[in-house]
Amino acid sequence: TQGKVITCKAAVAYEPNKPLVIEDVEVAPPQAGEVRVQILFTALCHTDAYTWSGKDPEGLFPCILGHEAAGIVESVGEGVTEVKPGDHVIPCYQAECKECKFCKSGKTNLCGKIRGATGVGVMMNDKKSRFSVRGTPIYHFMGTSTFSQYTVVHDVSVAKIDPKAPLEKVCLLGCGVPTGLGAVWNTAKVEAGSNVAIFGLGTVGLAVAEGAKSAGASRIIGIDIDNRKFERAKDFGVTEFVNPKDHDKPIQQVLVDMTDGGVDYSFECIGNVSIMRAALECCHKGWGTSVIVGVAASGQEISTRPFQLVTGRVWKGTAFGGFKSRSQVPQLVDKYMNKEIKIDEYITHNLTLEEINKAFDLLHGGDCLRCVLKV
Ligand code: NAD
Ligand code: AHE
Ligand code: ZN
Repeated sequence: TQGKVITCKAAVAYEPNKPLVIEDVEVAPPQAGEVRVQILFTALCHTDAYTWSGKDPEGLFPCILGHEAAGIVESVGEGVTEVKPGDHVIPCYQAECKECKFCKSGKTNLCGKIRGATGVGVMMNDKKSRFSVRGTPIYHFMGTSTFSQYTVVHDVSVAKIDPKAPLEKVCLLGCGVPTGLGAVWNTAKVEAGSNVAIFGLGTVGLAVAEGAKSAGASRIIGIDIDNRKFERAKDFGVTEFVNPKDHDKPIQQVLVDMTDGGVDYSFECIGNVSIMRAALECCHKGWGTSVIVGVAASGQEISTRPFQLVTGRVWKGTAFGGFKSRSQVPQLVDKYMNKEIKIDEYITHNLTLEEINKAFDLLHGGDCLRCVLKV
């Protein structure tokens, strides 16, 4: 298949909110600096649903969504040295070129090399897509497009991993789990003994809980409007639960009262701007830090009284938990293999690519964390 167009199955999103269509998609060979990957397993993340909903300013249609996956390199383009056919890989929506201003700064995991192209659904080389259906180009998504049996990604966007790792599990290391763990370990740097509040107990929020527990946090307070989230959250380290619907006071006040003035760290894992405000305002005066993890819809803005910051609260955000993708995803795989981090516990459903519309329905239901699709 090397150097040839591959025809395979992929789920195409033609329009916002219209069911995805399983199509025979033509996938062009990788050009210089590109890698064609056979995707074996992909999970769905809330961000896929967000873009599909039409609320993502970068959302382009028709496209192939998906960014939490694992697979095997099928072929590589000219000049690609770090991976070869047969290597097991995780595509990474946050690239790491190790050469740009961002990568060399030592201050961020964001990479500037290809972000311009991935934001407009094309490949860097020729600003075109490698996907087409009956001659019509289909946009890439997040530089990954994993809802396809084959995808083409930039070489700076593939993490080579231990071939012994089960791909049907480690696919989750493409997004949600590292995001939550890293929000705690890299972005907030939670210390032992801290009080932590987590808004939203989906996969990302539960991974925050897991990270906070491993960092030695004393109180880990989970906040969700769905009571069904609570029982399971205990297994991830959540020590107390609050359902805002059970209180008349604003949720920030409830938390301030519970914690003698506020929490040391809070995390917004929903994507709701009014909750982002509550998450900042439930932080302790003088030092409390709030991390925005959730992705809010186009046009939404955050607000608070500047006095909240003047009096020492800190507002931060995180992308992929601050992890440098190509360097650190393989280390996370090793941590899973050594049983130092959970993955299996986040997988509540397993389906096939053909059943992807059912998987999106499940994602919106209360008992689904991650649904892994066999591709
Ligand atoms: P999810 O839908 O599984 O979890 C969201 C949780 O929030 C659910 O349990 C839901 O019941 C709860 N919730 C909804 N409204 C609420 C409210 N008003 N108050 C309290 N709880 C509420 O989603 P997920 O996959 O865990 O992703 C969470 C968010 O993180 C999404 O916005 C996603 O786009 C974003 N995300 C960001 C990054 C990043 O790098 N920054 C990475 C992955 C996901
Ligand atoms: N296109 C969106 C961007 C949304 C966003 O912030 N994405 C996160 C990852 S979410 C993964 O589930 C991110 O890492 N952002 C940094 C980046 O470089 O995109 C919008 O709203 O414009
Ligand atoms: Zn995601």
